[in-house]
Amino acid sequence: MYDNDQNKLRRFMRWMLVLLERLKAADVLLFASVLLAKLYLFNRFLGLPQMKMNGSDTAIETGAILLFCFWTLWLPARGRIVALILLNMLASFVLYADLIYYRYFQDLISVPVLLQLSQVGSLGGSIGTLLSYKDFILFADWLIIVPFGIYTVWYGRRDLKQANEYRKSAPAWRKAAVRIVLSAAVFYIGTTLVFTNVNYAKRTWGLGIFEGNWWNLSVYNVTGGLGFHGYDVYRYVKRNWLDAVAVTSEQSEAAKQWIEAKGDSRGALEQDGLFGAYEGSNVLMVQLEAFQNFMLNKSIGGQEITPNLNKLIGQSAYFSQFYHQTAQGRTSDADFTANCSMQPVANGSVFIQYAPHEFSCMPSILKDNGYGTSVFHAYEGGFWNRNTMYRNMRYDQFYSLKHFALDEKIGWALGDKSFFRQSMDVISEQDKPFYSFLITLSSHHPYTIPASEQKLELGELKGTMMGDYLQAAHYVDAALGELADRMKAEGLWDDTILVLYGDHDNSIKDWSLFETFLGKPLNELERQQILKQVPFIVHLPGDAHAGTYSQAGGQLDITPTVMHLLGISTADQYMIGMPLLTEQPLQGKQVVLRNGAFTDGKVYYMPSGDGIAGNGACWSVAGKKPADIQACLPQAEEAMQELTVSDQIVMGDLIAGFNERKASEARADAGNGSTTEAAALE
Ligand code: GP9
Ligand code: MN
Repeated sequence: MYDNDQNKLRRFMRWMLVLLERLKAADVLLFASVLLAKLYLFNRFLGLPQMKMNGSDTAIETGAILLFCFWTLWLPARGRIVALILLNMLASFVLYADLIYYRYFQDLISVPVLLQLSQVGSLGGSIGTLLSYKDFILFADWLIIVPFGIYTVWYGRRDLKQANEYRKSAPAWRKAAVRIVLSAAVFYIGTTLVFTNVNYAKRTWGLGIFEGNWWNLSVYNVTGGLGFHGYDVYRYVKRNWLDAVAVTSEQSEAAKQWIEAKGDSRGALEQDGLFGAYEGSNVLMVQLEAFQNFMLNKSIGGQEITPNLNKLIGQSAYFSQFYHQTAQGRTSDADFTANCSMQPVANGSVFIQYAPHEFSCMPSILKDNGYGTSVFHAYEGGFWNRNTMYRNMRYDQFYSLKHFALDEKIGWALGDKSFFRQSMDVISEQDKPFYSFLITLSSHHPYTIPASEQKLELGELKGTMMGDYLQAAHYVDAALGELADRMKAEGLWDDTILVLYGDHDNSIKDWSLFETFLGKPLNELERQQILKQVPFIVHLPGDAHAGTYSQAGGQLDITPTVMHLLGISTADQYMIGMPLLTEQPLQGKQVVLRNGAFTDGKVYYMPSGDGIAGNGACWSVAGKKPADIQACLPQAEEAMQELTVSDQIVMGDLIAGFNERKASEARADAGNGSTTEAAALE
């Protein structure tokens, strides 16, 4: 009986194999249809509301499948069938892994994630909640293809030979020619389907997605599931091999000396009276979305735009000539510059491209100094690759959208009032000392705030993007007022350093709107200052050191400033910035912006597009008028050097090497020490 069943099964398998061989490449069509169905289910299971699979998505997925399997047509039937089965298994496994990963991290698996599998380990206890019965359908065909694959490998050759014993076989050259022509045709169709549709998306609704690279899911939305992984591998190879910056050992040595000199300058400031004056304080830092400086202490229709911040400024150290240093990485660049005190890269985002590289960031340093570290941002955790980057920055906990109740929907996600409220519920329970970093979102472009929260009378700005922006900023200011009240109520006001800064400009390109709001025409210097200046506010316990500080500073100076107040030496850390809040304010400190502009508070240099320093424009800050280029040129070289060295360090992962060298020197020193000790004992 048992033998009989086995024979039946074997006969059935043989029938399938012979049929597939006779039907020529029907197996490829079968493979493509099954995989397409899986990709469709995968899209359904992800359940992304704006990313349903439509006609062009189906074309792209089909094209990607053909590119995935066209080469199997080079193989004879048996090899092709086994290869297709293996490809199917690989794709099913990857889609399933993506699905589980997405349910936890709201992102897809990329090569850098695979290289740090420990991140997936943090799924740990929650894995049970991420699985669903219906996922089984992604593997349903395995019930047939796995045994059929095994059969084909073991018995396929013999059975096919038997079945074809009396058939006249075509000459080998003809078979080879058919294979080559067929696979070339499949390759051509695949390429056309993928690239015409992706290129169309790139030119239209998906503009900038591949340059910005801000979220893998946005890429998936264009490329589809298989295409995403193809693109991701290409992106990884390009970044890490094809375009990798080759830093020579001389350059690395020069970079080390350059950045160590920055550390020495910070070390020299440790004699300052404010160094360590707030040792052991908690740090609560808030990064404000698109929050520029020009609207502080300003009114519209008799109403202050930022009444709470204006009040807070009176009780805090407020830096009125403070610049954001971000580039294409926008919010993520602000986060990086403020926490890791290095320049962002000119193209893309460090968070996305260089997350696995080593940096000296605030959370990590504070963690080493006994602080609990957490970061709060009520948006998808995969956006800007935060899940990965925050892990590397050594935050104990990242509270992303899924940790918040969406009880106040504004703009992209949760309103800042509720965001602060829910974050404070966590922070008030935290062990001290803590470092908590909060990133707001409500004032994100395009600044749509519910009517009930639109409290300003905008006059002629009503119905404009600027009007909406001011309403949003006013709402965020109200949220900040509530945050300060809550800190006082929780008894945190007097043992916590509160740091606030804006991340970048508001992307409003129409200068007439700024001129209407400010009631005056703006020259080029004023425009640049408006565009690049964000507020930087440090509130200290007891309202200490309150006042307006007008020396120039930038986001790279934030971490050194906080460390200085806490008395944690950064002399040995690889950072570019300097502490801004010192008893004797630093004079002539240069702030270098990513586009090559710089200012020391006296002059403001604007680079020309051709990269020739002498062709740029130099302005006098006090006089608000153009100055002789000679007043800027001596510092232009230094500014370029800062950008070049920072790029070498960031892209070339030089800090990892510097730290390794430091550790081995320390080991060698310790070794010498113990030999001397041993010698002394003898
Ligand atoms: C979303 C938010 C958006 O998480 O950070 O950032 P932006 O578009 O300003 O870079
Ligand atoms: Mn932003």
